[in-house]
Amino acid sequence: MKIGRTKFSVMTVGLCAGLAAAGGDTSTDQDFDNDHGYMLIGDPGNRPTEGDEIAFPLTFPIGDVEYEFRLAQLEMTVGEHAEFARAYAPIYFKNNPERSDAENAFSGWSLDVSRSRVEILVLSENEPTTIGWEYAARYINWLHHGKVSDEWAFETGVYDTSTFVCDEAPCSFPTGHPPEARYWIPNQNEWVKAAHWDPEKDNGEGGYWIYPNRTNEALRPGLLPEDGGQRNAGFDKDVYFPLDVGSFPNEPSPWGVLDMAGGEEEWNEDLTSLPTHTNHRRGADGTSWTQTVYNHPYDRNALDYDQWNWFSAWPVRGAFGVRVARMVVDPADIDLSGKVDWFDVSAFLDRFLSDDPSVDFRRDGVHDADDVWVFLGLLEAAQADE
Ligand SMILES: [Ca+2]
Ligand SMILES: [Ca+2]
Ligand SMILES: [Ca+2]
Repeated sequence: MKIGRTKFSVMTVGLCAGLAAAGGDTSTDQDFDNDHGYMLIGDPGNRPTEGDEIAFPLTFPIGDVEYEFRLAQLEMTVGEHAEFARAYAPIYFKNNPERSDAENAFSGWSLDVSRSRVEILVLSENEPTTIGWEYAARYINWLHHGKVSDEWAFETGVYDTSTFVCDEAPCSFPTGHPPEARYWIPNQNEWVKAAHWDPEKDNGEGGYWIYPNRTNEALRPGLLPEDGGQRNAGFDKDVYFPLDVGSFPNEPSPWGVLDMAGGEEEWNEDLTSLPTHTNHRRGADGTSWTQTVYNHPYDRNALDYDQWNWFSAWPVRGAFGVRVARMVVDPADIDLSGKVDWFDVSAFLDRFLSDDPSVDFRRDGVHDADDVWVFLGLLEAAQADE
């Protein structure tokens, strides 16, 4: 407790100094509401797709979302994955005593995670990473809990990982996230809306673009952006793919989200298994850097994964990329003032001391040091890049 209080004071002083120096958000994105890289997806209550509006031959409606939310502009990177892997590895190997190396569901294809070290196997830590859904879910829990390093912070919160193992159907796999989730894996409708729905299309009536860069023309793979490339995909031996996330800044979705074509296929939250299955399956959207089809000259009926595309995979076997969704307000802005500052620290202390359930950040019915640690972590995230 003593250590916690000392860190709390240091953080508070640091927070005030940081905020004083920041002097407002100097985001590089002038057209989009970008909070720490999480783009605001507005226009709540948009209509779903009609007919084959975003893909041939898709005929069922998707893409309607009733509320505002945020979605990361960029895919999870290898560097972010490595940070998570270093934090979670001690717990992973404690719970998997027979293993000396982590399975691909945890390490993905870009890391080697052993008992002694986490090694990055690719050229750049800013490449998009691959990870199994169940470990992406633990990453989300960890973000939700302000990157606290205790086991509960990874295994509870948004997705209860104890439900992932099921010997007999029917199983109780998570079908969504709780309303208090600060971060989550986007569901199919959220992903499709962020990629394709444009409220300004058709003279403000709103509509869906076929491709996730606000066009109805296929995106060109296999080239660097300066050579006319439009998505992070290719096998050309002169160019190394995948490039870093965000390498194609001129191909944003209507909301400023990047790399929804190319990079990695991205997990979504939707449960796709049948009620009789004891292994849950999850959906994934978008195309990966290995998919190099270029639908040019454009043919509406051609196989083209950069139109809306969907996969379903078993989270333990499949390792796809992921893009994080976040609540609209900053998770540390607990007085909802629109900024994170001393008043949030003050409000936290007031509520904490009066046992207000809104600051029971671990949601265990007890106000104790765990909640302080989570709040400090959320403050630290709010300070990053200010
Ligand atoms: Ca992608
Ligand atoms: Ca505030
Ligand atoms: Ca608590």
